[in-house]
Amino acid sequence: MYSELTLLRAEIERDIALITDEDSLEQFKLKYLVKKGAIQGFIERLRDVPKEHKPSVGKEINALRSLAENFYDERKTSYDERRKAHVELIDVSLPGRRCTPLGSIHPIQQTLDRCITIFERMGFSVAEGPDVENDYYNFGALNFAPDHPARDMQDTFFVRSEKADDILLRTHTSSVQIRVMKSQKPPIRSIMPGRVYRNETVSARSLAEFHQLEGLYIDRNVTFAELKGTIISFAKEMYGGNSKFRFRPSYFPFTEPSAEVDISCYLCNGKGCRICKYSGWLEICGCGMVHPNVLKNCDIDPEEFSGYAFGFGIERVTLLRTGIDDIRLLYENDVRLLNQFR
Ligand code: 2NL
Repeated sequence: MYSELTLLRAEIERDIALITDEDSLEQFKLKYLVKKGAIQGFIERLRDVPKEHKPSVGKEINALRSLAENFYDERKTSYDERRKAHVELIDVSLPGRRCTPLGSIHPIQQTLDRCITIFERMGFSVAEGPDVENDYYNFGALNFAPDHPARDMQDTFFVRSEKADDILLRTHTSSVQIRVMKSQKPPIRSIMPGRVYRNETVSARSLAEFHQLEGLYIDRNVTFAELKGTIISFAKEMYGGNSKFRFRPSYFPFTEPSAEVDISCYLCNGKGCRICKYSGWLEICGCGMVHPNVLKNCDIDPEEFSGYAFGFGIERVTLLRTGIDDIRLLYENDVRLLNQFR
């Protein structure tokens, strides 16, 4: 019996060394620690051991049982804890991970999109044209006098060219309107959003490259009243319904009569604040009835047709809409700014 117990101890120790997971631990329990297990077998055989050997044999059996039991209990606890810790690693209450950060529409494009949507609902369609133009489309056809200061190198970016000296970057999108009028017959109802270029010093209020949106409507019997109605409807949708408007006489070479439009400041309701420079009014666009010379230049008979046109800067609308106070911030693409206008 002693030698058998010596062998059993060796076997238990070898089995312990082989246990690597919960399955093999349960096999170990089945082999040694259940009622029909190896250790219980020895306990039953203790009856037949001569009386004088019983205490020492019993002591060894108890020692083996403790060895197996203690090992089992300890390892079982450790496996249970490991399983629990693993479950706790997965915190199902955590918000999901955002794997791909989404970009956003730039504030300038947001303004353009809103303007285009409003005018499209009123029946205008979008026209586009080249950024690089010649003097005729940008100035000549628009009734600019030959010595008009805007034609000066100081104000306009000219493109160096071997073949021609009148190639320039368009200073307004009116050049696109000329192309539309020359290629379509009235009625014409179109808007031109686009990039324009002027040789200006960059500051908090102006850039050398910016965006404009112009509109043009040509048909029989078009009146200034329709121009007012269109601009007021647009501005009420863009800036809010309770605004007041004023049309001030102005001058553009391509319109007659011409006007500049102010809207009552939507921030202070006309009382005066930082945004409207304490005047209560914000200038929103220039407009007028298309000059007869411009219609003639496009082979449209000014006796038969009349029309109105208007134009405004998209960056200015964006500053008013967002409260950003430096136009240059719109071109820095700093995500700390962009994230505020997603
Ligand atoms: C402004 C003013 C304006 C137009 C643009 C236009 C175009 C043609 C004929 C006549 Cl083809 N007019 N466009 C008319 C009045 C004003 O823009 O302050 N823009 C930033």
